[in-house]
Amino acid sequence: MLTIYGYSGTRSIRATWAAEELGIAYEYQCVDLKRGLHKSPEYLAVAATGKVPSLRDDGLTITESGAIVTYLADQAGRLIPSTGTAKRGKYEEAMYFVHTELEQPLWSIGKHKFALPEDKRIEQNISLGEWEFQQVLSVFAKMLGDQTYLLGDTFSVADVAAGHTLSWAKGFKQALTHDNVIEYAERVLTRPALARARQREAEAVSVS
Ligand SMILES: N[C@@H](CCC(=O)N[C@@H](CS)C(=O)NCC(=O)O)C(=O)O
Repeated sequence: MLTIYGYSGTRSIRATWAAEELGIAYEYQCVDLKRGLHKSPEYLAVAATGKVPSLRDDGLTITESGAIVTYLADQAGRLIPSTGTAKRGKYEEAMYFVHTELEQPLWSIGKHKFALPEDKRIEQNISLGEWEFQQVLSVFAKMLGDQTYLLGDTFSVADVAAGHTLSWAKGFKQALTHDNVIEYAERVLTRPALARARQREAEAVSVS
């Protein structure tokens, strides 16, 4: 059985949410970031990045949340277009866009609000991130258009990545400003698989 390493309230929810959507059985290992266990020799031996999520499957380790959800969906043969198709090209485009464009200004806000050591935070970068996020959100709104999901009528794991990233916007008090994006975020963030993943991660913290 494969193992997902994660911590509640982090990007590891992308991996557990995808696994829940796909019906993949997984062990969940809580890596307590608050206690610094992501920098322990034991965890660094699993994931040299010292970050979550990571995935272990029969001797294979994958880090990077986007790569993990893609791997899981490919393994299951569901919720992802087949490789070599035009639709797969649009899937990859959506995933790269979410991870490199949509997430970046939000994470910049997060870093300069709370994640970086206090003496490294720059107040101005928060307002810059807020401005940049609205620019990139307009592009996302156009990509989505009047589609139900990012790739059209059917849910895919690209919606896991996008949905989770938009949940950060809510958490960081950044308005989603476009009706289609607001409705999309509501649609994907109320999926039962996400609730199950959240519960699994939260329970693992309470017993760790
Ligand atoms: N690009 C990576 C980012 C992973 C990442 O930064 N994870 C955070 C939690 S959301 C983490 O483990 N941070 C611990 C640290 O940076 O020390 C991904 O998408 O998986």
